[in-house]
Amino acid sequence: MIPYYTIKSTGAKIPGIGYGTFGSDHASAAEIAEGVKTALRVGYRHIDCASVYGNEKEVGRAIAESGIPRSELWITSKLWNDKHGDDDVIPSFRQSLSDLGLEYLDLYLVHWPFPNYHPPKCDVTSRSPDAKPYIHEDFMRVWRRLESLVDEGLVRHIGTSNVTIPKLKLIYEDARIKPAVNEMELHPSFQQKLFVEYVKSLGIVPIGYCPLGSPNRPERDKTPDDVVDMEMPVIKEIAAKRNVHPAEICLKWAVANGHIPIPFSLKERNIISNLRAVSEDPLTDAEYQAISAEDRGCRLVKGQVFLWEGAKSWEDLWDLNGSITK
Ligand code: SBI
Repeated sequence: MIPYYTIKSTGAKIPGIGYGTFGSDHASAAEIAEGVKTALRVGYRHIDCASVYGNEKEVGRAIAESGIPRSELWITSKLWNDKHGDDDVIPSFRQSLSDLGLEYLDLYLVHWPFPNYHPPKCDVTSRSPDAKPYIHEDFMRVWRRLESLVDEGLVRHIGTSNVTIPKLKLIYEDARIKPAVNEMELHPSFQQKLFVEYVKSLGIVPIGYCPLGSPNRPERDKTPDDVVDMEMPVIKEIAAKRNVHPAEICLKWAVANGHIPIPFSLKERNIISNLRAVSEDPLTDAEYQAISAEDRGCRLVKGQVFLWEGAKSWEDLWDLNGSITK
């Protein structure tokens, strides 16, 4: 019943919903591991991990204890920003692989397209003197190492995350092994339509983070103008008509939009209803169109903490004028 997408280059099937494991400041590694156990027990087969989430050991134990055959699982991890150095990429990957207790990953992503480090819980106004804008040559050095992991059979697919159309264009042109997926922020109030179309036109599968509008995202990522997706009238009306929670409508919209949502929840009830939402009772075309017409261009994860000295605003991270900030 869960939708699956086929990866163009390998024919592999990726489950059309993933369980997100970023607990932010709110959930401990042990709690996330419980969430993973519940998710696997109720039918999820795709877990979205990252070294920076600080819980891969616990998540790995939960995966092992599930007893589910490895071939039925899709496990993603990501390289964090402070591990882009020539001698850091492979060891960091190996650490994730060993923490997760696996022999290969289905997908390894470059979490952000620059090496910009920030201390945990730092203020949004802080700027690291070492932070840089995107430098394509540097990114490709990282990418070459990811390609070598595919060559060695340690990773089945590689992908991008938090890039933009101009960045992806350059990466796609120069990659020997093309990105199989692109992870990006996607929810009803932030639809990135042109970008999603571009990603799909390259045969890349879009994965959408913050699919429910991420009400528990870190405080530093909140601003007063942010739209709350689950309170958008169009979402509430469709939810009321169908007698379901607005979260389910956000997830059904993701399915209708052709991208993979990776919702996070710790409550069994919500973990199950999120899975059901993508597995049954799809939106009608009219409902999908009604939501698609309500894009608010509201980016939630602005990434201010990754800005370099001299950058004007967080918008510089996202190439809003259509070209790359040099
Ligand atoms: C972190 F653990 C630290 C910073 C940070 O910034 C942006 C949002 C993010 C991320 O990159 N992926 C997430 O799930 N959250 C994050 C995570």
